[in-house]
This record gives sequence, C-alpha cells and structure tokens, in this order.
Amino acid sequence: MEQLTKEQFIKAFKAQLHTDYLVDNSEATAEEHFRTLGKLIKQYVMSDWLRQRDEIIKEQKKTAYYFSIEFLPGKMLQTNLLNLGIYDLVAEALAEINVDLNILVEAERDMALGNGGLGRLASCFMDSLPTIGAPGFGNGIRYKYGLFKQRIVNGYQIELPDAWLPSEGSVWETKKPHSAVDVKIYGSVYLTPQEDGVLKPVYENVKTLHAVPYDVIQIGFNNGVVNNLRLWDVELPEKYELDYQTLADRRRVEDITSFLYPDDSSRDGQAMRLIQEYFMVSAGLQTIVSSYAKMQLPMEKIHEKVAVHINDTHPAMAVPELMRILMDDYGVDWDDAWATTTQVMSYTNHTVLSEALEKWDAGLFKEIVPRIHQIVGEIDRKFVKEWAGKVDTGIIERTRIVQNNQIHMANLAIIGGHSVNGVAKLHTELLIEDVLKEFYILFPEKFNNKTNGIAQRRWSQIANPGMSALLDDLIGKDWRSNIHELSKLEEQLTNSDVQSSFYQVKQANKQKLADYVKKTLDIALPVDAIFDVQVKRLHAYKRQLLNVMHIIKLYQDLKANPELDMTPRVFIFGAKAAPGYHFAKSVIKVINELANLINYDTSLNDKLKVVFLENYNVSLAELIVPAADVSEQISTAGKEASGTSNMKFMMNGALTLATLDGANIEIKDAVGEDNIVIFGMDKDAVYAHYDKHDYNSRAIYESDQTIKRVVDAFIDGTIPNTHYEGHEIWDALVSYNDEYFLLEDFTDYAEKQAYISELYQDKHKWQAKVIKNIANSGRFSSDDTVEGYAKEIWGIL
Ligand code: 26Y
Repeated sequence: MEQLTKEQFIKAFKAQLHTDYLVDNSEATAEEHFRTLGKLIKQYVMSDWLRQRDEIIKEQKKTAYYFSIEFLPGKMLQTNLLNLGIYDLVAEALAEINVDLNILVEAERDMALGNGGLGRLASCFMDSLPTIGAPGFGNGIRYKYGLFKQRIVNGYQIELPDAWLPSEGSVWETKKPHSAVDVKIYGSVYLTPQEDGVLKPVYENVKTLHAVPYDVIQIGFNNGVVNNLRLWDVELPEKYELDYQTLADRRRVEDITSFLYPDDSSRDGQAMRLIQEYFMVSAGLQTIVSSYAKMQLPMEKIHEKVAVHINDTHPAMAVPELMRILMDDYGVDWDDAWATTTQVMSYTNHTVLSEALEKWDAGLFKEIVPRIHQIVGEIDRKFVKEWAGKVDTGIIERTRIVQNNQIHMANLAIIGGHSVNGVAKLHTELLIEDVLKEFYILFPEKFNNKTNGIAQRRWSQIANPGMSALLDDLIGKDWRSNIHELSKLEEQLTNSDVQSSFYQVKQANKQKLADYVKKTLDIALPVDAIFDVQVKRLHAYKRQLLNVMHIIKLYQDLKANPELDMTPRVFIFGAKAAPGYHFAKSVIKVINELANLINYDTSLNDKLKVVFLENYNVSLAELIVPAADVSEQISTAGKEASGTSNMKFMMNGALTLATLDGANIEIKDAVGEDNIVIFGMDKDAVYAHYDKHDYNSRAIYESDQTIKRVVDAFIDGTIPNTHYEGHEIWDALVSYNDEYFLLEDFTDYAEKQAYISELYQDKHKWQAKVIKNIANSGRFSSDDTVEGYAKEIWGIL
C-alpha cells in the first residue's frame, strides 16, 4: 500500500464529497463526512484485499471459515484507521479542513448483529485473524435489524427495532451479486437410482432462495492484510418468481434475513430461525466447495484446504450440508464424504446451561430441510451401528443425534467434527467431566481448550487513549504492536509517580462517563467515588441481583446511620434482557426503582448512587470500561463459560470482584490472589449442593438477620412501584430455593465489598494492584487465542 500524505487525503476527501453528495466540505453533514471517509478507506485497501484473495487462490493456501449466526463489531471507523496506521494522519488532515474526526465516529451506527459475548468474540476474532496474517474468513447473516434498541420507560425495558443499515448499505461492505447462490428449502425429496446405480435425490415442490453475499473488509493491524467477513442477504430469485406470487409470499422470503433473534440462552425452536441457520450454512458452504473445486484437487481431500468452524451449535447443519454437497453435487460416496467432512469441521461450545443447548423438533426439521433431515438420520444410524457393542447402550442413547423425535445440534457438531473446545479452562473441564462427559468417553481426542480473548487494540488504544499515551511514556510504544510488552509495567508497580499518573487517567475517564450520565440521565456522579460496574446481558446466573442485594444493604446501613463513614460508591449497570425473559425484566425494573429511591435521597449525602445505562452496546462499553474501578464478575461458579468483559476491565485497570468462574480463574492466576478479590462458593461447592440436594435458602433467610432484612426490602415497600416484581424476586430467593445460590454467597460478597471500600482509601495499595492487572492483561489477547485455533484446530498457520 502506498504511503498516504495529508494533502493527498484532503484532496481525495473533498473530491469524493463532491462526487457522491454534490456538497462542499463545509456544507456536508456528519453522516456524509463519515460515509465519504469510509469509502476512501475501502478504496485504500482494495488492492490489498484483492491481493490477499489472489494469493490464497494462487498458493492454494488452506483457509478457515468461521461460521457464526452472530457478529458484533460495533463501530468500525476507528479500528480501521488504527489498523491501517493512518489514524493520526487522518485526524490531523480533517482538523485542517475543520472537520472533527470524533463527530464522524459518532455518526457511524453500531453494527449490532449479535446478542452479547458469543457475537462479540466472533468480531474480536475477525480483527485478530488478519492481524496474525491467517487466512480466516467470517460467514454470517446480513440482518437488516440488529439486536433491539433498549429504552427504559418508567423503569421498564422497552424494545425498539434497530434499523442500523442505511438504505445505501453499509460503507464497509461490497455487494457481490455475481457470487450469489441458490438455497433450497421445503418440498420433498426422494432418492432414485441413476444408470450407474448411484442414488440421486429428486426434489419436488421446493422453494428456492437467492443468497447474495456482502463482503465486509477486515483489516489487519499494520500488516497490509485484509480479510473478509461474508454476510448473506436473501433475495427473490428471478428464475423462480412464479413460486412467490403474492406479496405475503415475498415478504416471508425477505423476512429470512430481516432480524437477529434477540435471545442469548433459550428460545423455542422457531421455523424462521431454522431457515436462517440453514440459509447461511448452505450459501457459505456451496461457495466454499465451488472455489475449492476450481483448484482441481480431489473432493475427498477438501479438508487439506478448508476448515469450517461451527461457532456454537447454530451453524451445526454445516455437517450434513457439506455431506449433501459432496455427495449430491460432486458424486463423492458416503464414506469418503464422511471422512473428509469430519476433518473439515470443528465446534466451539459457549455454554453449560442445558436450556441453551439447541434442539429441533424432527418434524419441523424434516419439513424445512428434507434432504438434510435424511442425511442426519443416516449419520445417526451409522453412529449407533458403529458404537453398538463397544460401549454401554445407555451412552449411545444419550449421545446419538436423534432422540425422542428431537435433533440434538451439539451432538451433531461433536460427532461430525474433529475438535470440540470450551472457552476457558474451567469451562472445558466442565464439558469433559459433566456436560459432555459421555462424548469424552467416545472421543477423548477431540476435546481441547481455547480460552477466549479480546481484540486489545479496540479495548485499549481506541477505548482508552489517555491510558495509551501514558503507556507510551512509561514503556515505549512497542506495546501497541506487542501487547505482552505491558509486562514491563511490573517494574513500576510501587512507583508513586506512576501510580498517580494511572490514577489521573482513571479519574479523567470517570469524568467523561459522568458527563455522559449527566447528559443522558441528569444525574451528577461524584468521581471521587468508587465506580463499580456490572455490564452484560441480564440473566439470573450472572446474578445482577446479588449486586442489587448488596446495594440494598448499603442503603439500609446508611439510613440506619447517616454518619456512617463509607467510601462513596457509584453502581453502574448496563444490561439487555431477552424480550421474553420475564424475570430478567423484573430485575431491570427493580434496579431502576432502587436507583430512583437512592439517587434522590439527600440524606445519603452522595455516598451512594445507582445508574442503569440504557441500551448497553459495544460503543457504550468503550465508554464505560475505561471508567471502572471495580469489575463485577459474580456469576454462580460453573455457569459463566468464560466471560470477556472481565478481560476488558482488567486491561483498563479495574480490580475484579469475582467468583471462581470462567476466565476469572485465569485472571486470578495471571495477577495472583492479592490482586483480585475472590468470594463465594467455587464450582465444587456448587456441585456438592447439586449432588446432596442440601441447599435450603429459606433456612439461610430465617437464620441470618442481615440477609432477611435485605431480602424483605423487595416486598416491604422499601423500593417503590415494584410490588409485583419485588414479590417475584422474593419468591425466587426464598420460596423457590434460590437456584443460583445468592443467599449463600451474599455474606462473603458483602464482606469483600467492604474490603474493597477500605482498600480504595489506600491509594498506593490500590494503584499497585491496578497496574499489576494492566501489566498482566496481555495474555488475554484474542490474537493469541486465534493463533491457537489456527495452529491446533484449523491447521492454517
Ligand atoms: C440457541 C440460542 C437461543 C442462543 C443464542 C445465543 C444460545 C446462546 C447464545 C449466546 C451465548 C453466549 O453469548 N455465550 C457467551 O459466550 C461468550 C464467548 O465465549 C462467553 O464469554 C460467555 O461466558 C458466554 O455466556
């Protein structure tokens, strides 16, 4: 890529504004400025993009395809400028013509094609893959509506559609109509022998969908590599227009890619979701196989050039779909197709919650994807036959794909691939020992761990420019390209000048967040208070309620003793609840009403504030994470597969208050016990309760006066306007035996919170721990995580 000068840039920028919008620089809107800059960036990388593609074809490089029903990139402008190494140049050039880059950044809409952790992880991987120079591409859906926009009205969550996509399309994408493929659903299929005796499927009454790809640029960091995220959109196939005669028929087709399902852990199997999954899988695989075919290599060896990753079970139909393409379209026989398919496929599990393990009704499956249904049936039959007599029949019955007229997608992904990984050490252990233990008996060699990571450039250089400048001063700039350089900070933990510099940076970030809160909620936050943050999807197992219980305790303590000497605290929440998740929505209502109660009670002397920030998303995370003093990672041990916000907070100098769950354990190992605050039951203690059935929350409630007082606050009128929600919560905690053990963990949690308050008073001690955390955060880079996938699972590096 040629070196760009400011003059060239300004000239090109103005010319593009003229061409596209017929406006001068001074009249253009922020949106027009943003799109113009985006377009220039795309042009700027075009030659690298094409070169990368040609290189892969010419050198016949093995390529990995990351299939995911969700990607959650957020905004891309800053990341793209940074990765291209032209951030400062462009910012300065724009300033010369009186354009503020920050305003352009604001003008970009968040691309929110994901629910939470799983989608955000996929996007961190999309940033890391080109950065480590790996040929790895994404494959997903171009939803017209991303995850809903959350509004809070009277304390309740309201969901509004997120129409993120402008009518002209996203600036980062390129439509590729000539690469479109057809996807068939519905109808019926039967097998009929050809002249050579081989059975061929004959389809009747199918519906054909036209899948059109949009390729989104994924720019590597300072290395001239540009990869591709391919998102599929549906169109009506002209050739088959007679199949769709009414407007309603046509709408139904368009609906396929119209929105992302807004659930992150449970959902009743819905036909449209199944169609989405198959649509994306089939379109992606057809393209992959046909480009492999151009290499003129034997089809039975496709695994030597292609790896397909199944991100959670949602794309698990990749297994039977590849079998279908190889057999029906390329004439490969079953055994050869199976041998190569299982070498192509690999699968990541992201959850141990049984309600999140995807299952489909076999009848629905057969109706929508009849040929895939046949192939799954055959895979299942062969699996049972292969293991019969070798292991206990109970094991076979519980690991087979079709059980009780349901298709178990995890079983399909495990049986049909060569690798199964969890996303943190503990999580992988739990898969092996518990959730997937019978698969481990059959296929121990498939299991491996890949602890999650984060795209550190976004979560440090972009989100926290203040800290980044300080790091440049202290350890030089190399950390920007090699995050492990952060460990050099180890030498400066106790240097009080360094400590106070980090403190200043944090205070400035807190002020920035406080300004936002003032502007959006009209609440003034004291920045000398501890900023205590819990941001993540709202779910019972994540235990936002435990945090709430502690806030209630502090409130009661302060009301009882207004003179109480307490380190001021600001509790910050951000969380979307799945629209159908009743209990989670009640928790949101209670947080908001508790916030109202506390924030306007002048007798508390600003010692306590609670804010719920609406519409938590990637961009808001970039504002919140650098401003946190305390990172709340308080899930019931054994339930959070990994967590990734824990890593982001750590890198930005927050202390983690955590249970021994998911990647929290690895954070503890990285910083040492003194530099993280651990509380509560570990996974063994939780499992002991499951084994012995001896948990009794009512007994705790009745015997512990503090807990009783806190829990009763949900129903005794303390929190206004929550009669219904309060009773629902009280019942969950007391009458229904507190499924996630909040009461058992509460006392330790409150004690550790008190310890944090005390610790914060000792600025030297606190800051030493802060710096220790930053110094050891490099090991959570997704560059390293993805390198592990690339080498050990996909074989592409
Ligand atoms: C089946 C459907 C309802 C469904 C849709 C989305 C099921 C699950 C999901 C999403 C799960 C998810 O986001 N899991 C999170 O993945 C992160 C990345 O690995 C983990 O860090 C986090 O602990 C886990 O909850």
